[in-house]
Amino acid sequence: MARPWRGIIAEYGDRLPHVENVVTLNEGGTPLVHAPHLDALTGATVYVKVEGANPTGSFKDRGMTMAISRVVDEGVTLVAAASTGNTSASAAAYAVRAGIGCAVILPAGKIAAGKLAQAIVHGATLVAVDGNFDDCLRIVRGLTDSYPVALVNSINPYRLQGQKTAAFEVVDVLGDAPDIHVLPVGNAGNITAYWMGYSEYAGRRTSAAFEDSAGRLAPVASRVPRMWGVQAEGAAPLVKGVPVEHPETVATAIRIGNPASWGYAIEARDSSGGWIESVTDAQILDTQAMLAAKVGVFVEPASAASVAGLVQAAGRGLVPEGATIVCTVTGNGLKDTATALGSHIVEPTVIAPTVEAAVQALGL
Ligand code: AN7
Repeated sequence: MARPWRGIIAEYGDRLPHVENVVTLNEGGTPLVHAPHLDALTGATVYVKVEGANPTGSFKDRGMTMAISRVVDEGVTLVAAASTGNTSASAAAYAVRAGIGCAVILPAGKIAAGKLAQAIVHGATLVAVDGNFDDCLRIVRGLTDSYPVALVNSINPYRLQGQKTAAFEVVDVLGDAPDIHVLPVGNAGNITAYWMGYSEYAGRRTSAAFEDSAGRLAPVASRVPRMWGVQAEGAAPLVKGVPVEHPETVATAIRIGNPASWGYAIEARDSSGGWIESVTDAQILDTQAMLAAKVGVFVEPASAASVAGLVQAAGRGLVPEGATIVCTVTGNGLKDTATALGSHIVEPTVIAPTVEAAVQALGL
């Protein structure tokens, strides 16, 4: 019999570190949507994992339920996060559920309006920094080193534990791992987490794994996918092989120049036989519009990067015919409507309140 989704800790607790006080918004269980339009563009069978359907509108909730539950177990009453917007939105909401305080350290002027609104309505204390995300993360590390404040960025290993459950869900729906998994890469926590999740479901272990997490349970998958990571051209340290001092991209969520999980991302790329490439802002915006107009899924710009990278790879002949491919679309388009609308005219024609006027306006 069907039952409601209970959140990732209840659903996958046997593959997660134990937490006593579960703080949840029933995150996870997100749609894996087949996208025939992307099949036609690539010659593969393509699904999008719609992480914007999580409670705060991004994949961050999977990691935040673990991290905040652990913070409560430890008796800490204040958390802090550096963020390009989604981590802070999620941390703020889960802190509310835990009844603890939340401080968010953000790059001034570079957070999408919807994400900023989330931190505000959930009651977080906002600190805007004259600097970029990398500066914010350095500040949060300094704060949490010296004060009784728990850090809930993805360098907190509990975050990645929660985020790995998205890979479990893909396998549970498809029956095995896909051939290829594509995702946008910023601070590189998510690619690390997916690689860990796919590996553990296939009975393998990665460097990011907790000590007791491999070999305890029978494998569910017979294989692991190739991991394809996509960065924005102006913020592509993993493609260039060196940190980017002044990252710039329209996809503010991935405007990150020195990813914290750098080494793990390279491990995911190399041990899966994958790659990490970049796409331009124009490709990101075109793909965001295409996903909305042809697939029916409205994602934020950073999320469109994964699909833009896939389409680019297809154009270069790198997509194997008939492969099963999953693209994670990480965040909801509603968080950043200003970028999505751009210069489009949003004022509809105003008509008299009659059926006849509507008929005329619609040209029926
Ligand atoms: C929509 O919120 O880093 O490579 O501070 O919001 O795991 O960092 C967000 C990252 C992709 C990149 N898509 O994931 C933050 C933050 C969206 C995001 C990423 C982010 P990672």
